[in-house]
Amino acid sequence: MITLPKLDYAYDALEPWIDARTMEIHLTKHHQTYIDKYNAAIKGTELEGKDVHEVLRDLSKVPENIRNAVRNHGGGHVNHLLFWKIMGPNAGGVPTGKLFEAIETKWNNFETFQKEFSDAALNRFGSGWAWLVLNKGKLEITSTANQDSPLSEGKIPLLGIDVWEHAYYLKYQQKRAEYVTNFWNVINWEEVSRRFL
Ligand code: MN3
Repeated sequence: MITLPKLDYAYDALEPWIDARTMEIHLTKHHQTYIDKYNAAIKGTELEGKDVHEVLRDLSKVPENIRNAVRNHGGGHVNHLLFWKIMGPNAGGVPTGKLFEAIETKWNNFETFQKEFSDAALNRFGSGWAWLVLNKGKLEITSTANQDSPLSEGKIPLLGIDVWEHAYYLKYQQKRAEYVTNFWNVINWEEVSRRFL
């Protein structure tokens, strides 16, 4: 069984970059639906007592008849758990310490990293996510379709942007690029660093 988390901040805390109504619907309708459908899918199976992150790390162990539901709705749950945490009020800017050093080592400078991550978000066709992940201990930018989790590819997600239209349509309509640009203002780098360390 999985349950809906509480946000660490108010629905309007990410204004003007992400509006309160979008946050409320995103959490209480979209995220809640992933939870309800995941719980329904695993009901009465051996997965009931298992941590959803563990389950997603090896989808081949999930019974075939519920594998798609687990992948989509379990993925939807863990992706959003991360998403709510890596955003916050009075955020944005650049990370500090070891994460900043690692980004500069890999991409030469923060701006190049920023551009590559934004491009991954813009170029994800249809619904999905762009990610900064650890792949065998190394930083990497990647993207996934639908609600696929990097965990299922053996990667550890550190930062992710939801580019499903439900994440931005009310405020930005079709302007995904504007949403992606403004997303940099709400990134809680302290939390991303914590995951990195
Ligand atoms: Mn979403």
